[in-house]
Amino acid sequence: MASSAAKHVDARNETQDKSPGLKRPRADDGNRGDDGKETENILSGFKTSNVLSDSAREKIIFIHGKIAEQDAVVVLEKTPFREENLEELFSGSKLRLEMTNDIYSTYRLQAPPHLNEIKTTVVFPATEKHVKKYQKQESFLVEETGEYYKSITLPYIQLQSFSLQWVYNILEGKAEAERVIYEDPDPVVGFVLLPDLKWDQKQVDDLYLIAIVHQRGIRSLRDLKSEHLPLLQNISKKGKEAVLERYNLPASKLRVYLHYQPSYYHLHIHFTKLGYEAPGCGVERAHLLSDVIQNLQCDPRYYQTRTLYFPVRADDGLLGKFKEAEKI
Ligand code: DD3
Repeated sequence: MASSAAKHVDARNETQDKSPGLKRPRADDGNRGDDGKETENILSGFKTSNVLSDSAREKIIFIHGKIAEQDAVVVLEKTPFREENLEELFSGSKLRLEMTNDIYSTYRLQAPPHLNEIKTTVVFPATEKHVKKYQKQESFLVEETGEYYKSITLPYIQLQSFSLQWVYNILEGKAEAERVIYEDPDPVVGFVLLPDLKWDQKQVDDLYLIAIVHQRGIRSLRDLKSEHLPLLQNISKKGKEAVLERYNLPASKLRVYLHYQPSYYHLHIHFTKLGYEAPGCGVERAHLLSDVIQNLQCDPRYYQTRTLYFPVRADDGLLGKFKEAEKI
């Protein structure tokens, strides 16, 4: 067990808060204990319409269906093994023999239910956009000059009605408050750092945090100017300090970056563990925060003038707009 102690995320470690902004879960925290709250099963009445996508390798499936006549998207994902559970897994499971040949044999191990949980994400009620987002699609690389951003992309995203309610809930402490790792409340350079929905926080190997800025109205990388340097530098410095303090991970183990295009148009920064191939960390979408800072130091209008490249899915309306303008 001792060897796995550092690997396992122990949110209730004994270290004292060094920074006033650092938040720790309390003992009465009902939202992120090892067991979590047992809740009414809203999925008992889930009727599957179709599988949107799946991956045998990633052991994940995205399902579209209905709950009480309304659209829902459910994501089921098998989670990584945890070293600290191995002993119980070996001693407390049933084994069924599949085949045996010489020194080789395969089995089906039937683990006790609490060691065989499935990470489940529910979007309900889901809009058509949610359903589309998870449908497997081919993508195409768009070459977006500063001019095309202004004439094609910006008008397109302004017409979309992406709800940012969940972001404002986090910033206002109305949701996920007990999950917050660190907050700098400053209205200009402040931000909230917390685990992304994609991370179950059971092991640091797939650490995934997001820093959401308090300032509203910064849509994406394209809106960043040198005036935002203090904000970006603050997130870089304090975000990394908070990750070191909470997870004992130094900055040299972190990939800190922005997405372009982002999946929601309120500025946020991704913190993922180096070595974990997080979705969207490839060169066609990720921009390292350190590069962004340096580019803005060299040229205050870098992100208004440079051509940026990003993948768009075949069914994305934005691809249609670039095609109409014969830019692709
Ligand atoms: C989202 C991008 C957005 C479906 C899904 C996720 N981290 C979130 C609500 C709360 C969150 C996130 C949109 C939505 Cl599965 C549609 O992500 C969130 N809370 N990424 C956290 N901590």
